[in-house]
This record gives sequence, structure tokens and C-alpha cells, in this order.
Amino acid sequence: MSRMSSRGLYLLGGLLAVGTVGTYACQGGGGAAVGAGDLAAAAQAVYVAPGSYDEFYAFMSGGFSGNLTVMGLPSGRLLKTVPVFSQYPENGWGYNEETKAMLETSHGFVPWDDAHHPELSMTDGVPDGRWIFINGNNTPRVARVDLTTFETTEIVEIPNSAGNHGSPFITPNSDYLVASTRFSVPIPNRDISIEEYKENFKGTLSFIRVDRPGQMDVAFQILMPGFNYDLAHAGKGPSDGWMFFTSYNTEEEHTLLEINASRKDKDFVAAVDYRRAEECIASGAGSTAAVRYRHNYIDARHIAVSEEKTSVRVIEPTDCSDLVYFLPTPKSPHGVDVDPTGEYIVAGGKLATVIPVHSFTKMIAAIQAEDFETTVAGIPVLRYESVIAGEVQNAGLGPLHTEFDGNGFAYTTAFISSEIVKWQIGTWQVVDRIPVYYSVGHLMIPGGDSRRPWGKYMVALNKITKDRYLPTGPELAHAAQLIDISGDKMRLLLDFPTQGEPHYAQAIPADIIQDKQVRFYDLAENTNPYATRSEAETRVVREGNRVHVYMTAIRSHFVPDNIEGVRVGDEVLFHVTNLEQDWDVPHGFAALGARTAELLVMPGQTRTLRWVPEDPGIYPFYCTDFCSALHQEMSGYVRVSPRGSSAQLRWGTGGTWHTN
Ligand code: K7E
Ligand code: CUA
Repeated sequence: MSRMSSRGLYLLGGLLAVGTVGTYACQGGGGAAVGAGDLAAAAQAVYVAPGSYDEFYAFMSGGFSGNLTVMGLPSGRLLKTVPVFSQYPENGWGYNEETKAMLETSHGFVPWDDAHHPELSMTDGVPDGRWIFINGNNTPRVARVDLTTFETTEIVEIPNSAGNHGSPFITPNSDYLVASTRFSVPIPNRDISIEEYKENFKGTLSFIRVDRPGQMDVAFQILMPGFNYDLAHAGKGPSDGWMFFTSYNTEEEHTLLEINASRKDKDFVAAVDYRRAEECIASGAGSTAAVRYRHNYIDARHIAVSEEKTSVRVIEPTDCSDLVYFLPTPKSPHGVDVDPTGEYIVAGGKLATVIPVHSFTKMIAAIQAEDFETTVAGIPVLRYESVIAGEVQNAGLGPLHTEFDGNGFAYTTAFISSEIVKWQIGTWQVVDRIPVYYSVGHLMIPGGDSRRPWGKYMVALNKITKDRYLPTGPELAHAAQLIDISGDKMRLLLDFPTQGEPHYAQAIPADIIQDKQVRFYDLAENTNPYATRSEAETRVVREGNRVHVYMTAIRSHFVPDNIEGVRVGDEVLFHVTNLEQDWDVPHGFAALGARTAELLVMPGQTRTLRWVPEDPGIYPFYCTDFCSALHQEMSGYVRVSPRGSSAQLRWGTGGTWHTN
């Protein structure tokens, strides 16, 4: 018991007899990865020799870092952090003038979020490696990352939402992704007593059009009863056209949810026929609500644009028959996962003792027979017995998330008992279980939520690490574990730390994207209005108190590298163009006293740093990215004169000065 998750007990144990907790924990007998004799085999399985590549790209949610990290599997090596919702000083994301607008929201500039679920774009239900999406939980947003550049290219805010947790789960051909609100609130949001929750609070299920890059938009929202909507997954194959959402707090409580939202034996999976929603809207159902939300994207000039949107289509289930059905599901379900065939819908009831598996075929039959138990807010509730395909018994405590290996098996995480159980689809029998360290949330199999999983590895994304790493003060490493699922028995291979809390991840075979990488930007096609395409075009231009520096960077100098005539009270904009036309040669730019991050300028690209000098003096600037043997020489000076000085603007390199 000493190695059990004490936080797991703390979080959920209050609702369970503590004596039952831990039954399945500690099977590892102290947490050794594998028997000593197997260590060499495990090491060999994850060893990627120097100069060799990993087999998979893994995209790990950065949790409350607001970012996405890219790791190699099986090595667990960190390849890159892709900044998404959070400012990122390493490359100036959200600090430089070209990207700041990406973090604009209806609440103003919000340079942070809590990102949970990376989701790869798909074609015909299989990850295709074009884009990866990720949700911002706190200020409801969804982002698109382009996998030719590994850069965030688009962010759309979700109106009428109060926490975008159930997101961004995508449809089999990437038409839509969804965003369900975690918290229900008055819609439209207004000043009202929290005690009037039951009458006035609502949830929304948003469908966001994503198939046109640069034009992400909220296509429509379904107004739902005031539950908490947790997670979602799209149907596929026979269930293509349906989206399944978990809900909890169907009690519609507003305080002490830990107890009050756990009273009912069953909550619901909401099954939404989104093609039906399209039909109803096309025939005029629903209404257009006035809202404010932002759509931000990187335009053809590689400059972020933030646009305000002012309306959204909202449809209620009562406006559109056959749109939504509720599947009773024990108990406070968290994940909802659809198997590769599209027939089975697996829910993870956080407080349930079994894993309920719904049958899509039975669901359709029950709908056609109008085999309803009751209706809730006009939404038919199907009978549990009519839709259930099976229940997995002895499935571990606190089941959360399920993925599939494509060979007829499913794998479910059990948070409280800190294990992953493998069970067979159809027989519903548990066939294997493996302890994980500790308190696992999501798990990830490459393609494991798709029509065609690459079922070789599985990653356990753990909430607690306790004693697994060298301690680092009060906050310990966040971590994941790699498990081999290629045989009958699961085999733990590797522990590896992650950045931020690892919620979910996705992975894809490396060969699908590795050859599609943009190596540099074509200088001739640089349409940034402040681009400087050659050293001959460099100049400094004063416009009132604003000074534009049109600067170039190439190994190993800036042009100009001496600037005089800047005055206190000026706002200086350094527009730095990297003239290199070669892979892997960024230049950096930093100026003494700048209240932002550095610039990191990719070859052929222009980035702008805003600098407001406050005192007269000499200020150096320099390249931050070690670009050549003479990188340390890649620097320059700005002379700042007092406010009101008549100093003439002049600039130069190599002793030749220019003036306007
Ligand atoms: Cu289970 Cu936010 Cu997907 Cu974390 S969530 S575990
Ligand atoms: Cu350019 Cu260092």
C-alpha cells in the first residue's frame, strides 16, 4: 500500500469504502519496471541508436503549460515544444508582433490555457498527419497546429461555453470537431443567483467546422440541459454521423459536486445525430444568437490576424426531432470511446464498478422501437438494458479512458487502482492487467481511437509520480510510461517525464509526416510588409515617435548593427528578416531592456520586436541562437539620446553611416 496513490484516495476515496481501494495496486511489488531478466529486453525495445529516428511522433498535451509537446516513441525523447495557448519565450510566440494576435480572446489578451486533448486530423477515420488540434479548457478555445511546420496556425474561441473540456474530438473526415462545455452557465450569461441553477443554467455542444484551414468556425451549437459535459468521440463506420458525449452532474447541482453530483446511479451519454442537425438547420430550425468570440489565424504573410465574430447558430433538441438521445450510463462517466468497428461505445464511469459498453446497433433499434424510459428536457432517454452490449466486470477502480489495439482488444485506465486492464471486445472478459505508477488518466495507443490503430505501443499518462524520479522539491516530474502491447501480456518498457500534466496524447507513424516538413521559407515569397529581402534594402525610418528598423540577419552579422538618433519616448520596432535559405539556421534577436521575449526568426521569415527605451545610453542587441563559429560576434548597438534631443537618425554597418 505504501506506493498507492494517496492523492487518488484523496480525490475519489471519499466516495468509496477505503478498504476496497488498492486491491489491484502494487502488483509491481515496489515498482520495478519488469523482472530483472527482462530489463535488457525492455531497454533494447526503447533504445533508438544515436543518429536513428523514432518510429512514432507522439503529440503530448502540455496540460497547464498551455502547449503541445512532440516526443519520439519508443524513446520518450522530447523533440519540440509547440506553443499554442501560452506565450513561449523560447521562440517569442505571443510576444512578437506577428503572433500576439493569436492569443486575443473576447476577454482580451489571454496568454495561458489548460490544454488537455491533442487530436490528429483524419481521413476516412484514420489519422492523416495534416494537422493536430488541441483544446484550451479555461478560456474556451480550440487550436489547429500545422504538421508541416509544427506551428499553431489557427485558434477559435467557443462562445456560450464555460470550460472547453470535451474537445476537440474530430469526425472521421475532419469535417467537424466538437467542443462541449464542462460547466453549465446561464446562456446568455447574465447576473443571476447561482441558486437558480436548475431553471437557468445550460450546456452547449459545439460543432466546429475545420476542413478549411484559416476558416475554422462554430457551425452550430446544441443547447442542452445544465449538466457537465465531459468528453466525446465520433462514431465511425456504421455509427458515422453520430457524436457521443459524456455528461455528469445530471443532478444539476451547483455546490459540493463531489457529493451532490454523485447521487444518481446513472448519468448519460448523449448521442447526437449531427447530420440531422445539419438538416434541421438547413430547413431553418434554431436561432441565431448574438455572441462575441475571436477567430485568430496566421495569414498568408505569416502574420496573426484576430477577427471578432458576433453570431452563432443555436439549436435546441426540441427544435429538431431525432437529434439527441440519452444513453443511461453508470456512474459519472468520464471518457467515451468508440471501438475501431464503430459498433461499441465504451464509457468510463469514474465511480462505476463495471465498464458499460453500449451497442450502436441496439441503440438504433431502440430508437426505431421508441423504447424510451422517459424524456429529459424533451430528449428521449433510452433504456439501459436495451442499448447495453455488455459490461466488463472486475475492471479496476475508477475507470476513465479506453483505447483499442485493432486486434479485438480494449484497454481501460483505472485511476484509483492505478492500472490498465486489457479486455476482449465481445466477451467482455478481462484478459490482462498491468500496474502503472501512479493514478493513470488517459492512455494512448497510436491511432487507438481511430478506425485503424497501430497497436504496438501504449502510453500511460499518469497523474502522480511520487517516487519514480529523483525528487525536485514540492513539485515532482509529470510522467508517462510506455507499454508494449504487441503480445498477449502487456509489458512495461519505459518511464519518461512530460512537460506539464499529461492528459492525453496522440501518435502517428513518423513516415506519415517526416518528409512533409517545411525546411525554410522562401525569401522571395516573404510578404511581411516589413520584410527586408537584402542588405541593400536595410534602413531605419522614423514616423513621429515610432522608429522602424528594417534589419537583416545572416551568418554572422546584423545589418545595420549601429543605430543612433533614437530618443527616450520612442517606440522602436525591430523588423528582423533572416536572409538564410537553408534548413536549421534560425537567428535570434534580443535587445537590452526589452520587456518581451527574444525573436527567433526562421530562414526567410520576418519577426518584429517592440522595444521602448527608457533612459539615454548605449544598448546592445545580439543573436540568441548559436548560429556559427562567429555567433558571439553577431551583435550591435543602439544609442539612445534624451527625450527631445535633436540627434539625427543614422545607421550603419562596417563604418559607413546612412541617414534619410
Ligand atoms: Cu481524463 Cu481532461 Cu481528458 Cu485529464 S481528462 S485524465
Ligand atoms: Cu545568428 Cu547567432
